[in-house]
Amino acid sequence: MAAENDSAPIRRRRRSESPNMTRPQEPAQTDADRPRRGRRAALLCARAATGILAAGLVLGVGELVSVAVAPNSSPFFAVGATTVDRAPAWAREFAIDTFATNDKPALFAGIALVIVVLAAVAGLAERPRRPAGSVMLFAGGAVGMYAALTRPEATAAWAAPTVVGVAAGIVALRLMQKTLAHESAPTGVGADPASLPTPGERHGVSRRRFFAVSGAAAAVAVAAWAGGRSLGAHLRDVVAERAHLRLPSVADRAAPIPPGTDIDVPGSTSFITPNPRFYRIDTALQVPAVSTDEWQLRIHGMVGRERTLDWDDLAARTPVERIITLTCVSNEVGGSLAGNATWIGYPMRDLIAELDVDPESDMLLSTSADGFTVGTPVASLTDGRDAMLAVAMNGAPLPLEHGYPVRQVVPGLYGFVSATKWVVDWEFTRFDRAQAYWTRRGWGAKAPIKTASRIDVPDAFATVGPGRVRVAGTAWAQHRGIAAVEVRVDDGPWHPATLAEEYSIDTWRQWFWDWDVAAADAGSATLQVRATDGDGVVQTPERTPPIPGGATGWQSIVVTVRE
Ligand SMILES: Nc1nc2c(c(=O)[nH]1)N[C@H]1C(S)=C(S)[C@@H](COP(=O)(O)O)O[C@H]1N2
Ligand SMILES: [Mo]
Repeated sequence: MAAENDSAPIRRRRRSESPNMTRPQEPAQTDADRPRRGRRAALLCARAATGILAAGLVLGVGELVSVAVAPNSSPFFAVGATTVDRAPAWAREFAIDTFATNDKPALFAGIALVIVVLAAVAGLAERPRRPAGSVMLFAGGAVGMYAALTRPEATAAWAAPTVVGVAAGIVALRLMQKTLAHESAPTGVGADPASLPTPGERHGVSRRRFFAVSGAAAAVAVAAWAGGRSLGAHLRDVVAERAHLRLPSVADRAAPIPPGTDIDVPGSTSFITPNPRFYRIDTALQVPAVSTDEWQLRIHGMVGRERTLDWDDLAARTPVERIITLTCVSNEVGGSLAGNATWIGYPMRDLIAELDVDPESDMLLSTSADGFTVGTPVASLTDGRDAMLAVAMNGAPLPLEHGYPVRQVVPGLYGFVSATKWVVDWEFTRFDRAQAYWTRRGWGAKAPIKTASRIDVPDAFATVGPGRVRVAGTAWAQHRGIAAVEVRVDDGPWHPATLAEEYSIDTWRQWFWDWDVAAADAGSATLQVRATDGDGVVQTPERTPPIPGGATGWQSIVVTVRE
């Protein structure tokens, strides 16, 4: 304090002296300086652009080369996929909460933004004799290559897209910077003003050369990227195959949906979820494209008979059709990560009965075409429930994003421990020997679905009444069923809701309750819902987060009652 007080007058005194001091005169702005400044700014932009274009080449060429290697082997997708896999649980929940099903475009946009910024810095840092930008590209390539080589399905060849891409990027960066070197040298410190090129002389020539070289780099980057993406047309072939695939004919049809299963309250969840509206949750940045020709299920581990099933083997078996509700463990109380579909599939219990499974084996570790793993209790596949290798969803072959051509569907278990999409490998093992993808990341090993109930109408914060207000929604406790749903207002008494017809214990059950709102109730009101499952257990009010075994708690919404 004291020191500050003492020094202040001194500083002031010094400042007051300054008018008498001789200061170097600021050079007067001349007309000639303005273009020079503009040129300097343009030069900085050009330098930044060389970095961005070079990075574009890395990604474009990487994408093109990846076609020859494997669909997900390009550095861009490898980094994205690794980010998804390494993301801590809270980041995963944040991404799902914030971006819902746009979480992947959001991730790609984020990665692209980071790349653009770093690439611009690399461009600014690069000099002919001090290739700092090239070193940055090289370091970025090392990250991409590490990501590619550590993908579950990677082979040594997965380094190739990054290596070739980075080589192309560095060569282009050096070439582009060379054209700028001519231009920047004379404006540097100590440059002899006499040697400055007059406009239209050397300057015009080097500018033209810069645009030619950088234009070529941009064209190659875009063409390589577009070519790579379009050559990745295997995906397209699979899409075309799916469009013409014939569904197996099913003798064992799903029971017809009785009238009264859908309550038809506008805004409330329909009993069957149409495919385009079915929630999608997986770690796949690019949807695996597996044709029925390529598809195989390798069965091994603690079985007496190892075998490999192909599409024709599957088609020779007897399919069934069932309606089953799927739910994601990441669903928050009141959330929408649940859907109900009519599935056609091959009963897993029939197949397992043929395998001579070691009774010591209590886990089926299933793996998808992209290396994702799921651990399912063998007991829940053989206890008589309709666990199946599904091939159709709501009357169509599985949509690619829902697991084409074959996925698992198991009533009563959350998706991450049961619903393997693009399933290609079955290993019979034990829970004390193996861990699946999400279990390794802190989620549960066995995860039966928790009882949940949801208010679909009215919307939270809606304005309602006075008069009769229909409150409606859905509730689920797969494989136990829903026995009751109750609603209350402002912590008042619980009112039993009217339940829709029960289709089966493996599906959700819709409900409604008519709330008579008096004008005297004007103001805000809290609606709360709870369900009782088929075992008579009332949904717990205790609020727990989704991790590790699914969220619990009663949903409440606040609405405004009109006067
Ligand atoms: N191959 C693969 N299968 C997967 C997943 C995945 O990430 N990869 N996610 C699981 C999870 S967490 C859920 S909730 C269900 C979702 O299935 P859906 O996307 O068809 O709704 O798929 C399961 N099967
Ligand atoms: Mo999930």
